[in-house]
Amino acid sequence: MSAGFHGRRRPVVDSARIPPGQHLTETFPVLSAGPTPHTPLDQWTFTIRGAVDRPVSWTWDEFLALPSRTFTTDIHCVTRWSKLDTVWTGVAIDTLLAGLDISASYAVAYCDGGYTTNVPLADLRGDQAVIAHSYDGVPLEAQHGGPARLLVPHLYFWKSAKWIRGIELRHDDAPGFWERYGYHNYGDPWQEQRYSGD
Ligand SMILES: Nc1nc2c(c(=O)[nH]1)N[C@H]1C(S)=C(S)[C@@H](COP(=O)(O)O)O[C@H]1N2
Ligand SMILES: [Mo]
Repeated sequence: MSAGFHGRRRPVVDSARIPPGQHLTETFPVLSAGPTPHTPLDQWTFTIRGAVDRPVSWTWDEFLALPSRTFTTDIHCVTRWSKLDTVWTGVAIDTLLAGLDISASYAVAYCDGGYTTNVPLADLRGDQAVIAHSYDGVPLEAQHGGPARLLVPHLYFWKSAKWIRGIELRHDDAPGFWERYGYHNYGDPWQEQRYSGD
């Protein structure tokens, strides 16, 4: 069958890639709980602190000099939009944790503006999460979390903390901003873990 048979060419959507209760969007909505911070890059640092033998920090230049990877993934927001084939470039959390002596099982991402979100450390390891600094091949826009955001695409998008400045490693779990307001503690879109109790 020719592509022209159906008229205008449309992207082929693989419904198996859309979690339950989600619909596709072609736009890129902005969801922020407060104003967009604008931290100058010469004042930006990224720090891993808490249950680690020693805290480690990178300046912006040091962070950008780390090996990064570009990859394509789908993102799923708890407000029910999903966006397929988004292209990100960033530094794997594995790269940031390499060489550290870590006794923690939990992580809390903290951000300029005060937003936090908690993720089991295991979900940030194994090439599952990056600190992204570019989207679609260009520096990440401030409204989408630039200069850098966490990206943990296998969980609902509220776990992908914008304007991230560091990760606190913890022995115990501690709910973040939305988790304290009743969002699910873990947030697996395939299990529809939207709210506490789901
Ligand atoms: N710092 C910070 N990160 C955040 C948020 C926020 O309000 N502040 N919102 C979260 C939510 S609920 C979603 S759905 C996504 C939205 O990212 P976007 O604005 O790039 O679409 O960012 C997440 N990360
Ligand atoms: Mo969200």
